[in-house]
Amino acid sequence: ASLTLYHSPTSPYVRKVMVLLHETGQLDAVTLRGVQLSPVHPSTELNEHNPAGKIPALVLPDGSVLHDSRVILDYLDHQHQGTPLIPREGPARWRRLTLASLADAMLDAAVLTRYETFLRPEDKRWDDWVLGQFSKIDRSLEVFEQASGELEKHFDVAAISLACALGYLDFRMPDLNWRRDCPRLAAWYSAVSLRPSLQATTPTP
Ligand code: GSH
Repeated sequence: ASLTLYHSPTSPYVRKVMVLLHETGQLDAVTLRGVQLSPVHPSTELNEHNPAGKIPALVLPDGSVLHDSRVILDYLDHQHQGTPLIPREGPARWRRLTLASLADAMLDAAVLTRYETFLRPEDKRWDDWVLGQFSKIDRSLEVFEQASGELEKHFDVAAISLACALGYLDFRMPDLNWRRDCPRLAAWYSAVSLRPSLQATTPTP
């Protein structure tokens, strides 16, 4: 394989890349390089490729490096012949990218909360800050519940990002019980969860 992907099986951002590789038949193009990291346990090898110290990062054959997940998705979507998973033009492009961005924002809030509640020493935690992150998640879920009809059109960048974000909520915040207030989103998610790309990339503790 000519591309190297810095990878962890539990990273939801890496999962977005893996799902796109599955969906577009490009798994064979990528060699996975496993790393375990957090802001307090960085990987010096990764930092040389991505100064932000985050995964995913994708090393191209010429040695140049792409990050973050959004840029990698865009690049890989230009390397296959099927229907683009990121619409190339028109209103659909901006709408789907904005939905994907909202899914990423919801995921960012969940990951920051995880770091705050799991990594940070207990006496240094800040409850209001965590509550602020949960509010972002709640507002985003509400929008996706309203937009659930739009999601069904195509399993594209918006759907991939949202499925990975919801998968992360189930993985790290099982008590959130987001399905209670989002029945239509829950139905969409349970249907798309059967896709081989999501089945093959489900995180396990
Ligand atoms: N915006 C980035 C993307 O979309 O790729 C976020 C990537 C990210 O936060 N990855 C986490 C990470 O590498 C793993 S889930 N964290 C290490 C750190 O923040 O130092």
